[in-house]
Amino acid sequence: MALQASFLLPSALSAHKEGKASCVKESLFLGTPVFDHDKSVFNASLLRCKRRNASVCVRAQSTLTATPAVTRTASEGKKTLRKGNVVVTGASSGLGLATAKALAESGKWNVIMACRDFLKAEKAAKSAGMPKENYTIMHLDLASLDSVRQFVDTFKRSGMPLDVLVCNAAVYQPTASEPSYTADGFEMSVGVNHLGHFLLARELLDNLNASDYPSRRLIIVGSITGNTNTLAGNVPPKANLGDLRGLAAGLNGTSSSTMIDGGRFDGAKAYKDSKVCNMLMMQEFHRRYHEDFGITFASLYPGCIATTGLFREHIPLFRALFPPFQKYITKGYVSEEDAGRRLAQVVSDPSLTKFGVYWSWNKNSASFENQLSEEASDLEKAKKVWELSEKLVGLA
Ligand code: NDP
Ligand code: PMR
Repeated sequence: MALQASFLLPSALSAHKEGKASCVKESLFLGTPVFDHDKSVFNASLLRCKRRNASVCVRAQSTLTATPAVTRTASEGKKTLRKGNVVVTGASSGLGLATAKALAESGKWNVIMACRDFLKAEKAAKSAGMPKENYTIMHLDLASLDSVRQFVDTFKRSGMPLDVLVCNAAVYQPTASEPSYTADGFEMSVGVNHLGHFLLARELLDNLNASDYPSRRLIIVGSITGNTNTLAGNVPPKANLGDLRGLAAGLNGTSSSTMIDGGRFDGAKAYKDSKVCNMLMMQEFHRRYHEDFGITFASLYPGCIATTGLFREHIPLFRALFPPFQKYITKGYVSEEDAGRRLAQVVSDPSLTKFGVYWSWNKNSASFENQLSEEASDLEKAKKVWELSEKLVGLA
C-alpha cells in the first residue's frame, strides 16, 4: 500500500489542488453555461442520496464538501464547474494515451492515468506534451485482482471525486500457442480485458455514484471484431461465448478450459470473446444501475487504430501490412490521435450523454449509435456473464 501510494506523483497531486482552484476560472460546462445545469445537478445529487444507502450518502456528502462540482464566484455570482476527474486504464500508449492527451489538453479534465508501468506512462505523457497540471499517474495492473483493489484503495484515499471511468486497457495474444495467466490464474486476455475491468468498475461504482459532476459516465472500449454482425467480426476465429462453461469453471487451464466457451485455447478468439464481455457488461451495468444512479454506461468501437501496441505480439509481416490494408482496402483505419478524440468525445461531449449506447463513427468522423451483434446484445447472457464474473473476482 505504501508503495502504491508513493506512485502518486507530487506534481499530479498538486494538479488536483489546482483543479480546485481552477473552478473559479471555468465558466462553461461542456459548451453550455453551467448556470443551466445548476439546479438539476444538486437535485440529482439529492435524489441519488435518497435512493442510496446511508454509507454511500456520507461519502457523497464529503465529496460535495471537499470539491463541489459547481461553485459560485463571490465577485460576479457566476456558476462555475471544477475540472472533471477521469480515470483512463492503459493510458501509457495507443488509444488510452491519445485520449488522455486530448482530455488533458482541453484544460477541463484531470486525467488519472491508470497504468501497469509507471515509468513508461510518465515518459509517454511527457513526450506527448501533456500539461503536467492536468494528469496524475497511478499504478494499476489489471492482471492482478490485488493490484486492482490496491488501485481502488489508493484512489479512494486520494479524496478525488470520480466523474468518469474509461476501461480501455487490453492485451491481444494472437500468436500465443500456449495460454498465459493472470496472478489469479485466469487466462490472460479475458483476465485483463474483462475480469480486471469488471472488478475495477464494480469497486469504483460507489465513487461514480457519489460524484456531483453533472454527467457521470462509465465507458468500456469494445470492438468491431467481437461483433459477428460485421465483416470484420466474421474473420476467423469468431467470438463466441457458447454456454459459458469455461468461464463458470474459472478459465484456469487445469480444472477447466482457458476459453469462455470451454474450447481449446486460441489467443485471438480469447481477445474477441473478452470484447464481447466488455460490451455485455456495459449493458448489464446499464440495466442494473442507470435508473437509480443516473450514470451513463456506454461502449464504443473507435475505428481500426492499426498502428498501436495492441498488435505487438503479431508476426512482423502482419504488423507491416495491417496499416496499409486498413487504410486503403477496408478504409476502416483511424489514426491514434483521431481515435483519442473520439473516445474523449464519449467522455465529455454533451451530445453523447445517451446511455446504453455502442458508439461508432462514420467516414466523416461523425458519431452514430451502432448495432451490436446478437450475442453482444443478449441480455440473458449479459446477466450470466455478470454473475459468473462476480464469483471469479470474489464479489459473490
Ligand atoms: P495498446 O496496446 O497501445 O494499449 C493497451 C494499453 O493497455 C497499454 O497502455 C497497456 O500497457 C495496457 N495494459 C495491457 N495490459 C495491462 C494490464 N495488465 N494492466 C494495466 N494495463 C494494461 O492498444 P490500443 O490502444 O489499440 O488498445 C486500447 C483499447 O482499444 C483496447 O481496449 C482495445 O481492445 C481497443 N481497440 C483497439 C483497436 C485497434 O485497432 N487498435 C480497435 C478496437 C478496439 P503498456 O503500455 O504497459 O503495455
Ligand atoms: Mg480486420 C471492413 C472490414 C474490416 C475492418 C473494419 C476490420 C477491422 N477488419 C476488416 C476486414 C478484414 N480483416 C478482412 C476482410 C480480413 C481478412 C483478410 C481481416 C483480417 C484481420 C486480421 C488477421 N483483421 C484483423 C486481424 C487481426 O489480427 C486484428 C484483430 O482481430 O485484432 C483483434 C484485426 C482487426 N480488423 C479490424 C480491427 C479493428 C482489427 C483489430 C483490432 C480490434 O478489434 O481490437
